[in-house]
Amino acid sequence: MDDILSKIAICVQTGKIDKVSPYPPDMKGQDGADELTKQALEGGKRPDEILEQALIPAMEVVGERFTRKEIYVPQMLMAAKAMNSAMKHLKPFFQSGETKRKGKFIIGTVSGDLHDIGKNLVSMMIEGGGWEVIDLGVDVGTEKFLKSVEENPGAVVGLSALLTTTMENMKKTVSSLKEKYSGLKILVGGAPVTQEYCDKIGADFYSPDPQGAVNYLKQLVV
Ligand code: B1M
Repeated sequence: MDDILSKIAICVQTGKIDKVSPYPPDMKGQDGADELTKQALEGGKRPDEILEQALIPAMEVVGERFTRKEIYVPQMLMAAKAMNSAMKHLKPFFQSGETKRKGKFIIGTVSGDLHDIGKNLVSMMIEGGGWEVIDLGVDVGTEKFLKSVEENPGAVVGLSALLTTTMENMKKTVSSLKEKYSGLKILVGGAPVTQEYCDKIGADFYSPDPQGAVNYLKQLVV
């Protein structure tokens, strides 16, 4: 991997947010994910290169280490903070879509689930694809989704779930939304979600990544 990309990946893996961050102690005073991402962009790296070759693989490493019990929740949280400090520099690039909005997209991480990095990425890319995004945040219960659909007729809904336990809540939300709004289009995603699960719970579309979500919305308006 390119030197600066591997440095960014190391910062995310170790939870090194920025230069002033005292964590981890052995990297004190060094540039963090924040400064290095800015430098990478200034040096001509493309935002999608930084995302796909440094940030996402780094988070995968974090997840594997967590599974092997080599790190725990606090370290995972620091890694997420480092990733967010890098993403703030990428955001303007992903959001610079057309100004005329193609429609509204309501998105949220389902009830009981606090993971938002993937959801935020999907939001950014969809916004960049020309949609107005209504981001309901994390731990979003069915009532909140229902209220937002009521307030935004014609909107498409996206649900994200990162835990096998909260996938069950995704199912409940899809079922309530479809019961009240049968024509509503619902898109689902998140690491444990599959096409099979999407079909099983009666959602309209599954995408494993943000680009698939953007493409799905694109074909809805043509
Ligand atoms: Co958590 N966590 N976590 N965690 N965490 C996972 C998901 C886990 C796989 C780690 C592991 O064990 N290896 C595991 C889940 C196991 C399972 O259920 N199968 C896990 C666990 C167990 C937990 C806790 C229960 C830990 C504990 O407390 N004991 C706890 C749960 C808290 C809760 O939600 N109630 C917890 C907490 C946390 C933190 C808060 C510390 C932090 C989240 C911080 C945050 O999001 N702000 C965290 C993190 C960082 C992770 C890992 C390491 C990284 C997740 C991530 O951001 N990935 C994760 C392991 C892993 O995924 N490798 C893990 C990067 C992101 C870009 O990918 O979110 O998959 P992802 O999104 C992708 C696609 O899935 C897709 O597009 C994105 C870009 O490609 N996508 C969509 C996502 N949503 C979409 C929606 C769409 C379409 C595509 O349409 C609507």
